[in-house]
Amino acid sequence: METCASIIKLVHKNLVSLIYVNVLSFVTSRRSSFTSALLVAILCANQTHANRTGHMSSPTTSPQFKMVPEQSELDSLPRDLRFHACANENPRALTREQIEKFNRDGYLKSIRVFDEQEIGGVREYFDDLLARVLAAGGDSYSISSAHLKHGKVYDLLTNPRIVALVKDLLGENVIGWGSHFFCKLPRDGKAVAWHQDASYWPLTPSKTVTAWLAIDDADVENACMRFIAGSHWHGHLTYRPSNPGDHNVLTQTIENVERFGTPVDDELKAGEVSLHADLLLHGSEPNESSRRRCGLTLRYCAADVRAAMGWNAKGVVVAGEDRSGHWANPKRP
Ligand SMILES: O=C(O)CCC(=O)C(=O)O
Repeated sequence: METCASIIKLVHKNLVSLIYVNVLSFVTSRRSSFTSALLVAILCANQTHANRTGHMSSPTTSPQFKMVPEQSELDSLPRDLRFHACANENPRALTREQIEKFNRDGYLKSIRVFDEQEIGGVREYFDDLLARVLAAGGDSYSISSAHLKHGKVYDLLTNPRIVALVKDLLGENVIGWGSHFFCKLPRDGKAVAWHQDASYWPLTPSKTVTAWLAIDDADVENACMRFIAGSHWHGHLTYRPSNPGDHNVLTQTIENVERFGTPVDDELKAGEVSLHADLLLHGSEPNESSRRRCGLTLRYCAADVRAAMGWNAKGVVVAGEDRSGHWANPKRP
């Protein structure tokens, strides 16, 4: 009875979240149920209330989010996993042709944001960070949500040149919520199996764009990322859990990807970014070369995206505003 009363109180605190998630569950997900919608609504209401009242503990000191959600947890969340095409008649940093291409193919590549000297500085910073992480027992893929701990990574996430690009695709109000280094050391044997990012994330709707910043030159020889052009139009695809033979950095594997489009190599020079949609199939082979291949993934979503499992704690307002107060907007660490 008491639990019931506190649930009612909590729901009252943010009726808008309740309506939002219930409408969403009604119109979109096959797997949705009133119970799971209610749980997410309560979660959103709780998070929004905590943000507004300042009761959320600082994510820089004590992150409250679950880094890697269980698959069963993700499956029970009502999520709208469809591609939302960008309708921007007046882009400022991209061209109209680039917007059209992003909508059609799900990615853009070879966009220069830093000159050689600037990216050299970023590389020096990363070399030192990686050395410290390795010395502390981490590995070259373990530096994640780095903007919450490292001021320099926060600066990259909020960099105006990168933000201007994603703003053209996502609208005026943009949240930067993720930063993860994918550093393939020479012959480390690790692949990134074909996957869709949105499948891993407790976010809805699927409106995240990744800016993949090349810290080293990335090409076919040192296992650059690969995309399946146009695959984002196929919605959430069936995957299998990866097995040890996949040598996967992540946990999901999608088979026979050529069914969904043409493979494209995302070759980049250091200092360039590519942009990809969160439903685009992508992955990379093991790096068999003697050259390192490091990229920093910077993740951005429209401010109307809702995060469950505490992931709103990671979100920095990088453009415009977050009127709902859903995202915690942590300060530079
Ligand atoms: O860097 C890679 O090889 C994969 C990166 C990736 O999966 C991503 O950007 O989501």
